Amino acid sequence: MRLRSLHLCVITDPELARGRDHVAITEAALSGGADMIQLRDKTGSLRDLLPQARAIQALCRARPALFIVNDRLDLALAAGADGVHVGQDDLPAEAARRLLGPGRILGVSTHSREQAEAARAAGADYIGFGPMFPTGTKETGYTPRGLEGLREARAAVSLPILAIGGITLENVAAVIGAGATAPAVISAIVAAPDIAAATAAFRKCVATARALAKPRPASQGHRGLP
Ligand code: TZP
Ligand code: MG
Repeated sequence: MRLRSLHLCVITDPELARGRDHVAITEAALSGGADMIQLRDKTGSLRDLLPQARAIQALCRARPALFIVNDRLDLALAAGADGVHVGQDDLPAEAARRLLGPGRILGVSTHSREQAEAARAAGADYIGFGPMFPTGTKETGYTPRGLEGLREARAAVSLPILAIGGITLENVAAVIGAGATAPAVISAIVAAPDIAAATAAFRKCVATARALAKPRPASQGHRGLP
């Protein structure tokens, strides 16, 4: 599956998930139409996470959807994931790219135009960009970048951009309109009572916003008119 056609990345975070684990979140998100799953776990041991990562990998392959592991390149490789996502304090993107090889996906979290350009130069296949809006899910240390920050990053790099941070059904269309390829969502989906339904609602909003954002071909007789 091509990154440019992505609609929705659901990030599994069991702390917000009302007792549902990574695999249960993944099953529900895939059934709702997520086309990327990112396993994010800041506390679990690799011993516990590896079987879960392998199960998620199998679920994603069957769909198909992409499976990305946050932070931990060793876990990504051991589970046969499609790729890894690193932040500005993780393994540097150049090192991650070298260890991953060319065949797996490298995502890099960025918070500015400069970081977006550096991630591209280091070999990222896509960038995360945010936090878009205020969020209680992660203390990022950055003020929300907003739609204007996203437009700047979009103008600077042609890589697929996954916008993140405080994205909801109310603001996701504006995020796509400002140049994001897709949203990456935690709380608005993972904390919802029905993860599959929340995912499906996001997917529908993204598809509609995409269709509106796509430049329409000039029709005969109206060429040149605004
Ligand atoms: N990186 C930047 S903001 C964020 C991460 C992991 C949290 C996103 O979570 P939510 O609940 O979708 O705002
Ligand atoms: Mg990280």
